[in-house]
Amino acid sequence: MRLKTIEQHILDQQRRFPGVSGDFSGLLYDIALAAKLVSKEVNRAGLGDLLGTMGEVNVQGEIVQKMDKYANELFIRILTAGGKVCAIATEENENITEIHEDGFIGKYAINMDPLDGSSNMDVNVSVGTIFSLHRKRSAGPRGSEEDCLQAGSKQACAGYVIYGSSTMLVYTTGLGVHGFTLDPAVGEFILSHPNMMMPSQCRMYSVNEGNAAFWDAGTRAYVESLKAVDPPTGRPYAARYIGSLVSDFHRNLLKGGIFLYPADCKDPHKPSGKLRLLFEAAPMAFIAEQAGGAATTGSERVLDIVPAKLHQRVPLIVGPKDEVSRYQAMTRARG
Ligand code: P6P
Repeated sequence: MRLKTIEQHILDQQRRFPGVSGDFSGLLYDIALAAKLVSKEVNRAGLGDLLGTMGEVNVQGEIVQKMDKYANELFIRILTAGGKVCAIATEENENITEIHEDGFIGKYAINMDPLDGSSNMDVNVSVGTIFSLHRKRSAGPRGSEEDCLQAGSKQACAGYVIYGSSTMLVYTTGLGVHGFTLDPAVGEFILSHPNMMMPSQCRMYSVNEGNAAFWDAGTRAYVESLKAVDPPTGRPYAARYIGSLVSDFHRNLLKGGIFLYPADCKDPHKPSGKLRLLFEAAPMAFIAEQAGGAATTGSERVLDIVPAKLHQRVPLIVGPKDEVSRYQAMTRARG
């Protein structure tokens, strides 16, 4: 395979749309730059003062890790300086950051989880960044919540960075899913996984079974069916759950697996489960569908949901099409 950097790949894709301004490509460069800087800090967090918590609670009611704050502020700083976005919504901030400098109008809005699964960092488990880009659709020069609150099917781009044994950036613009591995020696993301497709055969399942008592009957029945001695699909499934969405999703994308964070009644404030539509479910759903998979809440396609609030939560079941359909059939049958 010819050595190709992410910048070269982005330019190749840009050439398929003559006359574009190049702003979109510039925005992807900015995201890749921020990812390199976050990767550097994640990989040495134990040496500096970036492990542990800030002693604060964010809008999600979650304890803010030091690296959450670092990544959140770094992405906002780089995206603001890049001048391609009009609005930034992150999981860490209650409201959007509206970007408006005299003389330019950012054409894109970005929704992101700057460091997903960050509580795993203290125990050296891989974490990630998740991002979702929408074209500005509000009138006038300023960005607004309206630009962020768009259905997942309208995404111009979705991607994630996984800070693991290596750092990878995986993204789609609707032209397939492509993975790039960071070569820290030269500071370049190199194309390592072109045209990623999710295996149709499901070999594993990822769910926090500690929540089983709080699931609906259909979800419980589905997960039990995966553990049957002779599962309906005749395939033994392996249970794999890291507790870091990007890591669980990435492994399932490569190896063939279904991920579930169902609705659960454990926390009355989070009846739809824990994951956020804008910052986690919608971008992962776009990537999954582009890789030949599917993503549902159980009752509807994730990409069809028109968000009402920035921090809206939804159940997320994402994986091979047949497996996701089997989940829907079992939960529908049990109401
Ligand atoms: P639980 C990390 O906090 C996260 O948002 C996702 O990355 C992950 O899939 C999920 O929460 C894990 O949640 O309740 O199983 O610990």
